[in-house]
Amino acid sequence: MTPDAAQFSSSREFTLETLGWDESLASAFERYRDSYTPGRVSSRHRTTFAIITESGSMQAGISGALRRVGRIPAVGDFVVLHRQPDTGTSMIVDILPRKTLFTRGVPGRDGDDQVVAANIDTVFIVTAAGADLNRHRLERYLTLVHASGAEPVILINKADLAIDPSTLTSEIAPVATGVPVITLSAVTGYGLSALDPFLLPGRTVALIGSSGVGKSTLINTLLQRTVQDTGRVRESDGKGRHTTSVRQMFILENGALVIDNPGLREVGIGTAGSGMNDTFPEIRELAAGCRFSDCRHEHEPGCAVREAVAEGLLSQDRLESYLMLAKELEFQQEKAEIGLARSERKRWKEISKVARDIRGTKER
Ligand SMILES: Nc1nc2c(ncn2[C@@H]2O[C@H](COP(=O)(O)OP(=O)(O)OP(=O)(O)O)[C@@H](O)[C@H]2O)c(=O)[nH]1
Ligand SMILES: [Mg+2]
Ligand SMILES: [Zn+2]
Repeated sequence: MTPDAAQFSSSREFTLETLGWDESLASAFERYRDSYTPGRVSSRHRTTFAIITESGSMQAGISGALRRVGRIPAVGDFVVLHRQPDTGTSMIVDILPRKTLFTRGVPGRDGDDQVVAANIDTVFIVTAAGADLNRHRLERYLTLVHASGAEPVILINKADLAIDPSTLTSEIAPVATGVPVITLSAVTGYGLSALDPFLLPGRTVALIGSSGVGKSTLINTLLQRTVQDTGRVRESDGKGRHTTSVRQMFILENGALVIDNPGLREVGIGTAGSGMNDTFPEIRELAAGCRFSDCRHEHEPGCAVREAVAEGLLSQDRLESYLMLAKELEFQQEKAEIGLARSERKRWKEISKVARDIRGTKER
């Protein structure tokens, strides 16, 4: 039995509400009501998608029309299904509007962001006591999550390995800026109850973080059984290899939805610019006092942000990581614009080819 089938076997019934369905989805689905079924994508395979519906789990392909326009469903998407009575299979014919969309920049690609998951309410940014606890990486994750529209929560796992778990939170406090930080151990269960306010029926939580921090272990602990393989950490450098390779959604006993993700090797912030303000709120506030409204806080005269650093009100470290992310963002945005122009050209080429073909057939 595939994990999907095990997890969502038809012995367990779900209402749309337990899957996270709400008023706005219902009204978007209204025009499909008579002959289609709604469902939610729980995982994505090479050509098919695992879908949870009110009558159990199933596999479905996507319609040629969606594929042609590049609208590919992501895990967490609510989709419109058409049942093919002759084959007994289902086809995804539309994707309902997304409440939130979690993307990340993929290194080496033409500036287009990769969709990670859709309709996420909360993202658990999982890190672990020890080498993974890195402020700059957290700033990247926060930028991505803030831009997605989901609410970030920082989890410091493997508290059992720390000599004094209570100091872990203060280590990252300077970058957490208003974001809850929870110290826990997926193995011993320490601190687990602090997750309860986020694990609510019909609410969707995605776990992201480096490989080996214990995302799948935490999912197994929350599900109270082993559904996900977990990895062995290499003794030499404390780093795990990538154990989870497929993004997948699970339903907890109380009806909360959790998504396990493969570990991210590199956290490209892509074009998630809107997340910067929320990740660096103190810099945004200070910037209001800069002489120039488009101050980049680099060499401009009358820069209130650099003044604050000089006065010791803002750490140099914090400003440097802000400037670095801002640069990266600018670069990604340029790349995305070039990529967009290229794909537009390609699209027009295709359209004019179709037009030529049509003219060709008419003239014959
Ligand atoms: N001591 C300790 N070890 C843990 C804890 N949580 C997870 N581990 C161990 O860390 C290793 C990696 O855990 P996984 O759950 O596979 O990590 P992951 O984040 O899912 O990794 P990827 O799937 O590669 O992204 C395993 O050997 C776990 O047993 C914890 O709270 N304490
Ligand atoms: Mg994993
Ligand atoms: Zn400035």
